[in-house]
Amino acid sequence: MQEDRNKKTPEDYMRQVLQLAKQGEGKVSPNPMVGCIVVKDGKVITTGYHERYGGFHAERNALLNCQENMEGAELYVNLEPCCHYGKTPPCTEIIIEKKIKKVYIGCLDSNPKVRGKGVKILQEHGIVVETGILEKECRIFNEVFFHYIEKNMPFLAMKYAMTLDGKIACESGDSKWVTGEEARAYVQSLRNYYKGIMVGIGTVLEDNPMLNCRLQGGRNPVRIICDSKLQIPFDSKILQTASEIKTIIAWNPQKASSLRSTERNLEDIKIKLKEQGAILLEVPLKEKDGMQQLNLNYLLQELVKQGIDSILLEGGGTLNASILKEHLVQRVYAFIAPKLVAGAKAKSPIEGSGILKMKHAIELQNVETMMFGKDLCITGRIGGSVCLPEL
Ligand code: AOF
Ligand code: ZN
Repeated sequence: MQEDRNKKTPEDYMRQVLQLAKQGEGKVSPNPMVGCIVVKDGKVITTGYHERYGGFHAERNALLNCQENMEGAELYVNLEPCCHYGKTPPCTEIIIEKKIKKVYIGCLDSNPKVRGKGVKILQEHGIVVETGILEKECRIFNEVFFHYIEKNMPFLAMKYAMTLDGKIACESGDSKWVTGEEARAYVQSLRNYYKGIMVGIGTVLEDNPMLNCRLQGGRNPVRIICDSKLQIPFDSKILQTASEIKTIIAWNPQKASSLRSTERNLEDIKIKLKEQGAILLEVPLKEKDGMQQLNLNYLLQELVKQGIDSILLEGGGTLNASILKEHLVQRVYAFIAPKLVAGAKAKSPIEGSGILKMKHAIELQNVETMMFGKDLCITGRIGGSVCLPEL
């Protein structure tokens, strides 16, 4: 018998499922991106994906979208089908109702309300279930969701652009631009994907950035400024647009009053900032290397309570170093431009005090490289939460 060369493997279908799921990027968080394909007699009879937060899940969208009889069909989905009533009814119910014969799953759902129960319910109804199709890819694909649901902390990605000699600006402070247009366009897509964007006050004072998303059809991330002393200028682009784009200023009263002559002075500043639309978030201090700094762990815990499941950290070097040392970074995007600017005083992406031995360097895992015009981007994970959760 001649083998059908066009016959697709479960992995082929799962790749297609991930492509579908990706269409929900920037629209479904803090939910995962999920896609679904139904195959009968070797033919895809329907597809669907989770389109927006609060909307139907991928499986329900796919199954409701099909006019054909689905009895005996096989269903592919990158995440274990849910079995709970959340904003939508359980996906397991509709899969059972439509008499699907077999379900192929990318990876299990770490949501405690699902967590293996979805698989069990399907099996109890006589449905054959195969899990672990492209499991690692599926975990990385939804790395933000898994980190958020397993650790109850925002997923933090540190992004920086530097020259080939490791500088983020010239000695003069000029930094426009390190990388070319293509790389900067990719950063815009990251801003669309990550729910929040974080910088230190130094970056605001030096660059006066906007920190918005300029991608067509994209959405702006929530801007989080670490400004313990409330130094942000009233005429900065960020404050000028704070009534339109959500802006959180993380500060500390002790630090802020150390800079001001009277209590009244500080009260006036707080009133003015709030009038401009900024949200003030009071953060306690933590001693680090003999210095009092904002407690970044506390800050991230507060942000996750506000639904911020992921943050793109855009520096500068001092904040990057503090966050890295607190073990709060999960991913790095390092853009490297083939340019040299030299200078011992030119800033580098991560400052603070460094690691003393090369053997103790933080090594990235699951490293990937991408080219954007002449610029290279190296991205990888810090810490091992790509591995499977214990059920
Ligand atoms: C699926 N398919 O497409 C998605 C799932 O509040 P709800 O009803 O939207 O439920 C959200 C939870 O459902 C989310 O935390 C995750 O565990 C699961 N997401 N499950 O079967 C989907 N998006
Ligand atoms: Zn569901």
